[in-house]
Amino acid sequence: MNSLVEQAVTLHRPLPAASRPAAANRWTVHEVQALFELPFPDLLHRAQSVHRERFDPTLIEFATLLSIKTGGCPEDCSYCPQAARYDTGVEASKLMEPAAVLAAAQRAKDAGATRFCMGAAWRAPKDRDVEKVAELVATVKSLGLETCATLGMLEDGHAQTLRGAGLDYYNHNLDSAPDFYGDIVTTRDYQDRLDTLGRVREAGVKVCCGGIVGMGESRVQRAGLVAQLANLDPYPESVPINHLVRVQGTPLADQAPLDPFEFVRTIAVARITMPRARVRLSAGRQQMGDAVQALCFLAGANSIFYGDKLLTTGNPDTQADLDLLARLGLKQGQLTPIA
Ligand code: SAM
Ligand code: DTB
Ligand code: SF4
Repeated sequence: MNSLVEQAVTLHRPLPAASRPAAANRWTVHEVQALFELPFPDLLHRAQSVHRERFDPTLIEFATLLSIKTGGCPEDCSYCPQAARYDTGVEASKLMEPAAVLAAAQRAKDAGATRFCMGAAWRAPKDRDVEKVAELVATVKSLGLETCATLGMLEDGHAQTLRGAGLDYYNHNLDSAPDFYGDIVTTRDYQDRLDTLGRVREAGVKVCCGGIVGMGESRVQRAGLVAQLANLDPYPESVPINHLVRVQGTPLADQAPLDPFEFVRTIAVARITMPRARVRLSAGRQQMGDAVQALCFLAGANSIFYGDKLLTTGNPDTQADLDLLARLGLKQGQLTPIA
């Protein structure tokens, strides 16, 4: 066994404290890397054990996404079909009207979703955009759905306004490790993202924060992303792990595919380091196949995006997801972590 594996096998870390963790409870990149290096059965066993301590392992949360403002974004995120500078065929549209959003949220609820996430292709919303989205949040909330929004960088006061309207979660991803991030995005820096996450937390809105795997990063950089997420204080309540969807016209269109087991490992390591988080198997499921998705559930993923579309790209159709869950003896449900 190499030394990283030995370290991981013997690593019996205490559970992170509910309040501010002591510096000693922070994950080093080296420790997270050691988890990645474990033999696959040991890693999955460990992730599954942690998962069972906190959640019913047969329950999967369904969250439905809606792009409320599509395309035309000024940012240069290399993976993104909505960046105006890449020729991806995505047409820019204006912010949707409340009635249309309400109808989509009702359909999502009727189909079994418990959470509704509204995404906008903005660098950062203006004050009047936040007011309009607050109205949408209140409308969706009135249906009894959990609400989530992802609108880009927030300024002081924005998260409070959204919370006042009933926003439960704000999604803002770190995307990658700090030392790889600059290869992917140049129009906003890592600290901007951390600042927005701080504002969300301070306003009392739950944090949904994750990243993308398969953009050409190294394993150490995948460990670097997970360490960043796990060391947020407290770590996010919700952690979307996206597999890159390679979109024609984006700089990452021809990115070499990632070994699927490496994606499963990332899910497992997220589960081990963030035991109480909802770990969402997010973008990329359509390209993944049922067996890899089943391994992700075994590795501790307990949430998926449910609905035929993500924001602009495809997602498995709802019947395929219901069939997959039935074949695996899993059921859709609202998650409550065991204290
Ligand atoms: N514009 C806002 C922002 O960037 O914060 C919100 C919407 S943005 C599309 C939300 C997230 O979707 C990104 O942070 C990224 O993690 C994910 N995403 C975008 N394109 C993707 C792709 N091709 N594959 C996987 N994930 C992607
Ligand atoms: C997240 O982490 N993944 C979702 C959600 N948060 C907003 C978005 C995935 C987008 C995939 C590319 C697209 O459909 O445009
Ligand atoms: Fe714009 Fe968000 Fe896409 Fe970046 S990820 S280009 S900020 S929509």
